[in-house]
Amino acid sequence: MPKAPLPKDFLWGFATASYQIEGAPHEDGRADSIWDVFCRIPGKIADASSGDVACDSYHRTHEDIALLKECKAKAYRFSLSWSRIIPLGGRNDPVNEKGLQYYVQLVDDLHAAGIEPMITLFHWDLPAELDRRYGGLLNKEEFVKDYENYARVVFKAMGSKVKYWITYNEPWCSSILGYSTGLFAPGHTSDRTKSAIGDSSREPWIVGHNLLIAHGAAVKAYRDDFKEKDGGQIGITLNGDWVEPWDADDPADVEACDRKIEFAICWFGDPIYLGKYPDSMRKQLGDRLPQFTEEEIALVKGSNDFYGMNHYCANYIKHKDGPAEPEDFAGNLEMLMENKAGESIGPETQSVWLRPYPTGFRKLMKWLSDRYGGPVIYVTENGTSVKGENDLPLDELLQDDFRCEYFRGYIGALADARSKDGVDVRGYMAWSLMDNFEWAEGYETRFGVTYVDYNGGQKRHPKKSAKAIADIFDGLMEKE
Ligand code: GBH
Repeated sequence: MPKAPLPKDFLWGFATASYQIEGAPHEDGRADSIWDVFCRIPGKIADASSGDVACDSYHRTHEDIALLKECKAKAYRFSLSWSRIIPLGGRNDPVNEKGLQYYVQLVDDLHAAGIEPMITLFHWDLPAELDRRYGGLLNKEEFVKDYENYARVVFKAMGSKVKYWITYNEPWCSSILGYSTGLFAPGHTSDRTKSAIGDSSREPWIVGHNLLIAHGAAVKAYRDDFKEKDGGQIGITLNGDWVEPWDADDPADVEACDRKIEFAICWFGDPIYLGKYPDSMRKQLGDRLPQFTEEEIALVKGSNDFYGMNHYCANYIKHKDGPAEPEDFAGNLEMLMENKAGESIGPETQSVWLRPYPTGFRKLMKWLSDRYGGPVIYVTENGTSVKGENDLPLDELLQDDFRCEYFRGYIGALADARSKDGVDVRGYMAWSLMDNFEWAEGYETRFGVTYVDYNGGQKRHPKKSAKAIADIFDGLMEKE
């Protein structure tokens, strides 16, 4: 029999995030995060909804764990709500034991069910008080100290029980969507049509810089005081999709492809693995991109035990002529769904930005592996919405063949990246365990392998894809 492409200890499971699933925004002492505040601003969320109830997971962790067992998951990636644990957020603010205990209990229950917890410390839901008090992510001195303090509180409470830590989910989103397009909390933009606050020619780069340093500070805290006795690993999760040139015969488009990945991923990846920002970014942004002090870069360089990879889709890239706009954040290029020949990169989904292209997953893993010297990779999110899914009757919706195909394609590409390209990928978390609050898109877009009936007491109904993933891995992994 040929060797199976994935080892028997390959860690696979499902991912979620606190604000997207928990609900219970005021229970047991939790205070607002910037997302609670943002959802109250008219026009920000497509269906005018919020995470106030969501999947009600705060009261239903036992149901979520039952789902994970039904799906045969080995691991569960979830995030912590900082404002449950330290409601006001700061290093001199009180810790909320009830909030902390909710997560300690969840970790214990997962272990009892034989499921490995993987914890994201920060999936965008900054305590609102820190934004009010000192400008949140824009304030390096305060934020770095408060984030490190929060991380230490968590490591102390459950470090002995958790082996996989993620400092941040997708700092690109916090920086660009939060401080440039204004699509995400706290909604800064310099787009004057949107009664703007903020300066998107500068703020996103400051926020990204501060997030990197705070990540470095939390990793140092973990390595100095916890790692040896607790034996876990810590890293950051970066989002990034694959790119193909709009015109493969135009060297400018080919070059723009690398530039796109540099602006999206290497902005964070290069300082962590190579100790500096990409040259293409420095060239375009000049002194609007902050400089690291020696002390800062010492904190950031080498600060990943593993690379957390969120990946969904691909685009075609066409370079733009002429100088970049001061507000440009992508590398002076266009992102397109069709190439010069009019071919589509992949089929449509419910998300305008998401067209599946599994080959791109394998290519990006190899690209990153080459650039960063073969790091250990855990895929921390991958999944899809399905066009029109929300409008289907339940019995049809549960037969989500499109999503099953997506997972077959992407997990197959991952197996090839490992077995044929030598990429050191060791885990995979599908997004998501269940339908949930899809940020600015509200509840209209579903990413779950489980249907959540928002009008029927948040009842969970597994879709076909919930079972498909176990079957796919079963076919790819070495047996005992
Ligand atoms: C993930 O981000 C998130 O981590 C997760 O919380 C979310 O539910 C999941 O995706 C599904 O969306 O409209 O042009 O501004 C994925 C990366 C980056 C994808 C920003 C959507 C918006 C592009 N996201 N992107 S645009």
